[in-house]
Amino acid sequence: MEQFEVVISGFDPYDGVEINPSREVPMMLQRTGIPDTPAGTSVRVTSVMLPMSFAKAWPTLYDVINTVHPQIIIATGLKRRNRGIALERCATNIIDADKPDADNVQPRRVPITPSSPAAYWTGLPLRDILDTFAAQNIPATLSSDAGTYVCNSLFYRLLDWTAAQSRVVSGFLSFPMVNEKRDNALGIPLGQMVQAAQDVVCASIEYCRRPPSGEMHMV
Ligand code: PCA
Repeated sequence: MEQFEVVISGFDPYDGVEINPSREVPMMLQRTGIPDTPAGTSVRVTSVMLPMSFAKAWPTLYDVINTVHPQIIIATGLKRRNRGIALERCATNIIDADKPDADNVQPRRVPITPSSPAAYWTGLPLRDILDTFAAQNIPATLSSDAGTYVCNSLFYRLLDWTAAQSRVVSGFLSFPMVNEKRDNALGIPLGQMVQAAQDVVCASIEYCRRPPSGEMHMV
């Protein structure tokens, strides 16, 4: 049995959002685990809630990574104006905050890490994940832009760290608002987001177990 450690992060309450899927989904995954893991694997999920802070979000996640030593790290956030789940393709090396963070800091047009590359591709197998979502009717899109606020900043620092690791896969999911009514309003039911996160974990495990193809990982 191959054991996988997964860390999934969300954000502390913010912006007056009552039910924040980026809090609920990671906590549910830690509680319930992953029902249908690929054959021959077992998975332990650790969830962590991060402060909505440019300075503290990544160090908080890094502390947990350093304790758990996961092979798979999935960071999540909330994009209130999205219809479905956004699979974030890349993180860019910029902060341009249109409002203050939890520490009341609002950097404008500054690099996240001046000496690092302009951008990183996600490490998650987004095409495989999209195929699984399509088969389950989970509304989702590929997104090339996680914004220029705390989500993108965390995503960038996660990928900047991952770039120096040899056996870690990491990426970022943006959830929409919770909408249980399946009407035309934005958002999708919470259960569907939990299912989506479980799918992302399973697709990532399969991706980690596949022998390297030598092909460039294009998302
Ligand atoms: N969304 C914000 C930060 C935390 C979150 O869930 C963003 O889009 O950057």
